[in-house]
Amino acid sequence: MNTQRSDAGVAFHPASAPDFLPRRELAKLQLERLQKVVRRAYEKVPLFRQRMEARGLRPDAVKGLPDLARLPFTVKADLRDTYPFGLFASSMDEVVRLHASSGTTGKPIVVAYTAADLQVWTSVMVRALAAAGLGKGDVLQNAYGYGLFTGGLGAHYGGEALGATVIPISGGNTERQLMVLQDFGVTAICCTPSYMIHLIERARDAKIGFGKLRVGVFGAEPWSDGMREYIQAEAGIRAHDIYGLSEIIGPGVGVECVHRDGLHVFEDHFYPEIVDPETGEVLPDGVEGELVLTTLSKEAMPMIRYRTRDITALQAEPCPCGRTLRRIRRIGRRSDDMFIIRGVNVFPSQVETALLQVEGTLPHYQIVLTREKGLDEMEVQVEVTAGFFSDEIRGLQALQHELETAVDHVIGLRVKVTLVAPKTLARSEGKAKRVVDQRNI
Ligand code: DLL
Repeated sequence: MNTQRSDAGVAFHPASAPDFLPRRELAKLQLERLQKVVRRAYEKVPLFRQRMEARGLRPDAVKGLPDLARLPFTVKADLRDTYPFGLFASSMDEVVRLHASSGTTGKPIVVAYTAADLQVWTSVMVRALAAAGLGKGDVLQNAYGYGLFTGGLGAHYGGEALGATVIPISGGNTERQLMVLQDFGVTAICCTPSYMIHLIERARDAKIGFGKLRVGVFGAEPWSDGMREYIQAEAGIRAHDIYGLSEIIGPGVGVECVHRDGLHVFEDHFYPEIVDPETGEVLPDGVEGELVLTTLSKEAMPMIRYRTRDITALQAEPCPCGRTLRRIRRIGRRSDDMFIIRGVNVFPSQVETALLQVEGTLPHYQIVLTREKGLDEMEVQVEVTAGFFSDEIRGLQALQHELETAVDHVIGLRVKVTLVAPKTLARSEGKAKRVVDQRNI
């Protein structure tokens, strides 16, 4: 029997000690680390130095944590403009790993790790998995993609260091995933939530269950509360949200503890701020805005005030789990995934919320954007569950109408909803592609 793990209570792992630091001690540690990382970036990264000098700032300007707000932002374009290694603060012989994130256009962005950076990454992943209730004795099927994507290796080393048995299966080959899940006594799974839904669907077709699986740690893309309920009910597991991004470290920036009311940010390594996406002004806790992160201990690629584009709010209220780390609200949208249809701002996550309110459809959908005579239009293609599809036409029309009304209520726009047959929309092994933009083709 594993005494370190408990489903109902708080799982404790020695590496989790910093999760429970008194806030005052945490702030002291954060300031020490911030001063060090700002100095390192100033001395080693020309772009950062130039931006500091342009503001008349030197590293000693950081006397307290509030001084962070005086420092310049870093944005994704900075990584592209200095591709591939321009923001590195370590020489190549100190860099022991590179990862890359493909992004939507052109060249990827490249991120680097020293041996010490990898240790930090592993430690935050241990803390993340422990917070999700995993421990020694768990058998972890790691279905995040291995390779340049950070999900696979990040969860891999975290799982091993936690003492769990890690199965490095990577993404894809769904039949084999289901076989391994049954035969190897898997108790925990890591993958994107959209891939989990695909696994559920295939397990149902094959008339098999999820064996000993009891917990899932899902992230790398937005997923709604409705999707969580669906996964939990269908697979009979507890589903946790995990957040991270390559530029900061990979998975393990934040995670939901057993209470699953916001994601604890590992603030001793990643300093979170929320800013107004338009003005860049820092917003108080509780107010929604863009998440900005500063790495407090990264050596190879320190990121000062990196604008994630992810929209959330910080929650400073104490959590019943006892962690003193502030939480971020689950991330439903990015400031750059919004599109405007007939003057209405639309986020894909809102469409998902609306669809999940209506029975008879699966959480498989695609938003198709088109342009006709200069006007943007959107169509939502939704898969219908097999039972519904064989029903008479009138039933389908009623379903279509119900979905159009649900979308209208949530986003305030009447759009065309098209029902498509089960298993016709493309499935993804990694991040789901929710929006198909045909406006410029
Ligand atoms: O997705 C790292 C990761 C791997 C996180 C595995 C969690 C699990 P990137 O490929 O660089 O890194 O993509 C980062 O994905 O800025 C968010 O927009 C989105 N994202 C990541 N996790 C979540 C989440 C990995 N839990 C970008 N909820 C981020 C919503 C998420 N969006």
